[in-house]
Amino acid sequence: MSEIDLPEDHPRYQSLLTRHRIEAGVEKGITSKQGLIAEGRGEAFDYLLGERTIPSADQAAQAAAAQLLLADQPVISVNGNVAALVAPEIVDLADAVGADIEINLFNRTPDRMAAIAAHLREHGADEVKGLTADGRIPGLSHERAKVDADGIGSADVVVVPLEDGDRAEALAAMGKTEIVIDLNPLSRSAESAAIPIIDNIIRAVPNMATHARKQQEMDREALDSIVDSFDAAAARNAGETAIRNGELS
Ligand code: PTJ
Repeated sequence: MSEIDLPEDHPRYQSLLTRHRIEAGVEKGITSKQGLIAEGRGEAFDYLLGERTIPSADQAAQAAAAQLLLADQPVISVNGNVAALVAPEIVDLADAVGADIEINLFNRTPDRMAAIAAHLREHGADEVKGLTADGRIPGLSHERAKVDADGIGSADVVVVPLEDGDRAEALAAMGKTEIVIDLNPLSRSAESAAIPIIDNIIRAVPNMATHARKQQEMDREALDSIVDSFDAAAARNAGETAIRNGELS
């Protein structure tokens, strides 16, 4: 049995687990109510995808891991959905690639910032950025513009999971290399990403950490060649094709 009292071989296990985590996140003051809607949208795409990591998403996770290992200052951005769904896995990925973790919220309140920071620390994060907010992303008028100057503000590679696209576009305009995790291959975030991972974050983050640990001994040339051989447009197209042609069971 699992954290939701369901056998892991239940056909809807992953979807029920995801819902349970988001619900618990709302109860804990981590996830916004809008996060419930975002989850529903993601779930619909995942259903059509067959709730599996398609080969192109696995290649994207591999390229993302290599890109993070090559980065000078990688940062993983965390919002209320990400914290509720994959807090320990984010901490593990940050550890595997030497990245910082920074909270960045659309519905930013001091209470939610504190609740998410505490939740990440409970799951092993030493340092959580985002609370200083002494930097700004140019061209954004809402709360997501607030970043730490020594975090996302100066990062060269940023992991941007589960959000709408305006910040993703603004970060790309700042010249940052973006890794986006989003089940919607047509979202603006996925479109502005150097590496779009069309997969459920529940599967994508541990998969990235597994790839990173396999790549840790590789030299820069080998990592560069993994990144260079990745084709973002082809990955988005493969995700869209799988969703449009998916066989519903
Ligand atoms: O915590 P906050 O205040 O920063 O708010 C965060 C939300 C998620 C509410 C906010 O960023 C938002 O409204 O996002 P959107 O515009 O609904 O976009 C979320 C994207 O993530 C959509 O394209 C969904 O398909 C996708 N998505 C949702 N759940 C998952 C997902 N992608 C991967 N894995 C998921 N589990």
